[in-house]
Amino acid sequence: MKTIFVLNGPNLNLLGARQPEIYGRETLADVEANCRALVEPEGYELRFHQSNAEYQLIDWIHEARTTACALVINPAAYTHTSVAILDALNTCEFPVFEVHISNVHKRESFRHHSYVSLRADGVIAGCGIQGYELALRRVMHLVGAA
Ligand code: DHK
Repeated sequence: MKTIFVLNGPNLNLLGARQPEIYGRETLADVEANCRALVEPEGYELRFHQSNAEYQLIDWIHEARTTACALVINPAAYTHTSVAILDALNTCEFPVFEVHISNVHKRESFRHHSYVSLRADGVIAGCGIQGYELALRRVMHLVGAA
């Protein structure tokens, strides 16, 4: 069975409660349920995680490196700061997709730069939590049958 990792960075555990005018009212549990409903019937295993700690995200990327066929990541604020997450993603040979719930390009200028985009095969921003499903559809198209 092929495994897809979906990783979420800092503060996304507060999705639904945090600045709902920007991030919406659905929770991270809703995101996970939507992702599972999309990929599991197709035969993929989903590993869905969130952490506020940079090292934990890096450890999951290292785990994915040898066990997964693709990775979708919303690095949240680490998007704009983390060379370490970029370096970890650069060790992965499978498709990597970057998701942002909000349209980061419509927001503060410090959100316009992404270290992760230097590695990502595709970037989805501003599609709300549906962006995760869009990224997963692209992943399944690229990696083929589970
Ligand atoms: C989420 C965050 O927490 C921010 O730090 C990013 C991203 C944008 C999002 O839109 O999902 O700048």
